[in-house]
Amino acid sequence: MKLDRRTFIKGAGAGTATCALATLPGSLAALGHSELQGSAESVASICEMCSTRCPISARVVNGKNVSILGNANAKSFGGAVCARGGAGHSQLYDKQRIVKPLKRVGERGEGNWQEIEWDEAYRTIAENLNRIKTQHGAETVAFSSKSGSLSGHLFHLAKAFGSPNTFTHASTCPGSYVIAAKAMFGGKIKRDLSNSKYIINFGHNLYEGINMSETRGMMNAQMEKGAKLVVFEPRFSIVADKADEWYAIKPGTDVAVALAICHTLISDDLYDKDFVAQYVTGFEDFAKEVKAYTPEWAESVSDVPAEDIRRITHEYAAAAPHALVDFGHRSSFTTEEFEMRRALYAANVLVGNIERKGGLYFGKKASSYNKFAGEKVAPTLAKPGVDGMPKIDAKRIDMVDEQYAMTWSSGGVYQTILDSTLDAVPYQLRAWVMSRTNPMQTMTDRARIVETMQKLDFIVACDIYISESAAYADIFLPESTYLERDEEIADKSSKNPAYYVRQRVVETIGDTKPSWQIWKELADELGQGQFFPWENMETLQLFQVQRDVNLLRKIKDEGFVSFGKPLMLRERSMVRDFAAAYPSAKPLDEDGTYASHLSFKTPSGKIELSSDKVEEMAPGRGVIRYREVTMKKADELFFIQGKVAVHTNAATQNVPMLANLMSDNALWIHPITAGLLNISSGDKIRIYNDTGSEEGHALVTPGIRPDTVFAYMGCGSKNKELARATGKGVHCGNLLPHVTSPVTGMNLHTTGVKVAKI
Ligand SMILES: Nc1nc2c(c(=O)[nH]1)N[C@H]1C(S)=C(S)[C@@H](COP(=O)(O)OP(=O)(O)OC[C@H]3O[C@@H](n4cnc5c(=O)[nH]c(N)nc54)[C@H](O)[C@@H]3O)O[C@H]1N2
Ligand SMILES: Nc1nc2c(c(=O)[nH]1)N[C@H]1C(S)=C(S)[C@@H](COP(=O)(O)OP(=O)(O)OC[C@H]3O[C@@H](n4cnc5c(=O)[nH]c(N)nc54)[C@H](O)[C@@H]3O)O[C@H]1N2
Ligand code: SF4
Ligand SMILES: [Mo]
Repeated sequence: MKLDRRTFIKGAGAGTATCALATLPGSLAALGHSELQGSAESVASICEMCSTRCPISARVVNGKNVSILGNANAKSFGGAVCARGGAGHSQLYDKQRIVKPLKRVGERGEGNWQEIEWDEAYRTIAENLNRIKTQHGAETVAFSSKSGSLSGHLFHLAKAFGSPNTFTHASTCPGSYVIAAKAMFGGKIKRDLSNSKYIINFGHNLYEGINMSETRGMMNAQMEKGAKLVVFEPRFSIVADKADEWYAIKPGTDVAVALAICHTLISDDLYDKDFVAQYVTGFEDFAKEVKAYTPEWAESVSDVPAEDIRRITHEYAAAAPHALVDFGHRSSFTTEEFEMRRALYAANVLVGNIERKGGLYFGKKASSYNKFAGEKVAPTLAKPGVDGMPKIDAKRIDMVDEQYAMTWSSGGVYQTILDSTLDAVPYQLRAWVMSRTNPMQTMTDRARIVETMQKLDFIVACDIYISESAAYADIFLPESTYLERDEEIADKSSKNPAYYVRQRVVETIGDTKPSWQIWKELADELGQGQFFPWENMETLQLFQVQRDVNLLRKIKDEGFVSFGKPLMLRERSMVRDFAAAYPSAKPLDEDGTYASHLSFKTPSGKIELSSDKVEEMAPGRGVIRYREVTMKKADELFFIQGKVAVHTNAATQNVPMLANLMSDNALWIHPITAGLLNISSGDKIRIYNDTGSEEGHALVTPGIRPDTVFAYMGCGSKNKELARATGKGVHCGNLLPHVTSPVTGMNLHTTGVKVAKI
């Protein structure tokens, strides 16, 4: 049962690294590698230049370079990649990339490293972690990783080791909208942007914060189908630029406008009464609460004109159900995110756009899809379970069970690592194993993270660069880049089931390993090898497909395989086509849909506009309501951030091609404010508050509110190892206080700052 081996060709010559070469120990430059070996034929794989993870098709061209295109089979992604996706080869072949395990010599963060062999790295980590476990308990070691294929293996190691303390990036990014969806719908919900005729967008900047399929979807709606786009955003983002209407909303007040939309839908009798009657519970309480939230009230809170809120709501209702209010992605705008995201969802629920084209819908994974079809249209994947995993009694340091009952426990409240380490709350943390995460830039209060990392007994970082955070590790483990590794088949279902898989495109450059192998080998050294019974990635993939080699080959060959037809349960034409295709499909309802099968995994089985469960967990919050928040002092300016199209978070600032495109972030400031502070474009400025102080330069622009300043995130690295990024621009995390929001446990990425000319 051997799978085809791809042909690997040997080539000569280097990639496109353009900057002066550093000779950092462990770097590609130090190792003196110059060959690029890989497949000359296109290999279907998955991008990891950001965590959107788009399907790609990549090959080595003349042994010199890697060409990365979108996978044409993945239609919704438009068969294309974004600028960062296309620059993957520049990261792969960057001479500053670390390709050898490193050991810290000298003080933490000082930047003195010694190359070591993997054996020594594993031995050192195992000795330290096992010692800490014996002396203080396994729970005093925290494990963190951006969620995705990589986190699964690390968290499996954490469990095998005996620690409950595993964290993803959830509390710094998607946490609120996911938790709000869980509270209202019983789980995550998706948006059908491409079929929408009217899109109301609250700071979801899909034309810079790119997700190829959603970005394409919105482009398609706007350009091909003439959809109207209304954007509420404190600054003139690219999405605002492409909108029909832009309102410079006051930061953190989106919830007021969303509730005023709900108010208008109800008071002007524009809501879908049949939908509410059939699928919604808690409407009466909600309606009572939003009575007070008039557009006039919302204007006083948000600066969005009442008459526009009213008109937009009417237009939206007229386009419904093929219309939606986008619930956003990064959800760390305010401590009242839970209310904000619930209010955004409520504005969808009221127009009854759930499971309708252009509205919101649930992902159709194989198991549920097959039930509707009455036959096995799509294969289901098996998950390897491991017997005898240790029972963990220790409580998590974020106490999710008590405080944040809806925060999914594998994600957790990431920033509690700081409290646990520095204040022994609820107990003393001793060590941190981190992978694919750079909290010094992406969490908040950089100084507190430095303090945390100085205090811990032992730190391991797995990354491809010595990130700002990895710079404080004791042992650095170099992961192979995504172009050099194989991974499990992943589920990419949307309106119908779909799978895709990451496959290596080039042979490993240097002495790096994929993280599934790293954590398995470390488990061996820790004495937990029995919990990693699989031999390699191929064993795992074969297990997933239950040894159906043909299926595995198909997924590998095509890269992205979708099954069946798109299905939305309340969309008559889709249900009709679906039933026609599958003779044993569930019988249709009288109205020709599957509307009666739409149910929700909430305690009531309905959409909970008001929720007893939430009330129990967080008294006073059962009903969605507006709560005033103070995010800055009166004499400060709001400081907000966002993504830029050519960089990913705090990850790509050192990638040569992308660094060449942009290596610095100016602070956007309104002409009136700039005038008062005597600041002109290009001036050197200081940005400061009680948390930190940064130097940067100004971009004076009318594309921002006078009371707000903005910077693209991810710049201003304070780490000398990231030579192309060091000291360039404003380090946002250094200005953000350590705040944890109620209910969701989220970090807050908006604060107040003062600005002065230097
Ligand atoms: N101030 C501020 N902070 C923010 C945000 C903001 O807008 N403002 N946005 C938030 C959001 S939305 C998010 S998602 C988070 C993201 O923050 P993080 O979860 O920290 O993720 P990234 O910054 O994308 O990347 C982290 C690290 O992954 C490494 N990496 C890249 N590829 C690989 C790989 O294949 N293997 C391994 N092992 N490592 C790899 C990179 O080198 C980088 O050091 O930041 C949040 N933080
Ligand atoms: N090019 C690129 N694409 C990416 C990423 C990347 O780093 N680079 N990261 C990926 C990730 S991890 C994520 S989470 C998504 C994030 O995608 P988005 O959710 O779009 O994230 P941001 O750009 O952080 O924030 C969106 C906008 O919110 C605005 N904003 C700030 N505060 C407020 C507020 O209070 N109200 C309103 N209405 N708007 C506000 C900002 O000005 C910004 O333009 O992008 C993904 N795609
Ligand atoms: S959005 Fe761009 S960088 Fe992110 S996975 Fe897709 S192609 Fe890659
Ligand atoms: Mo994110």
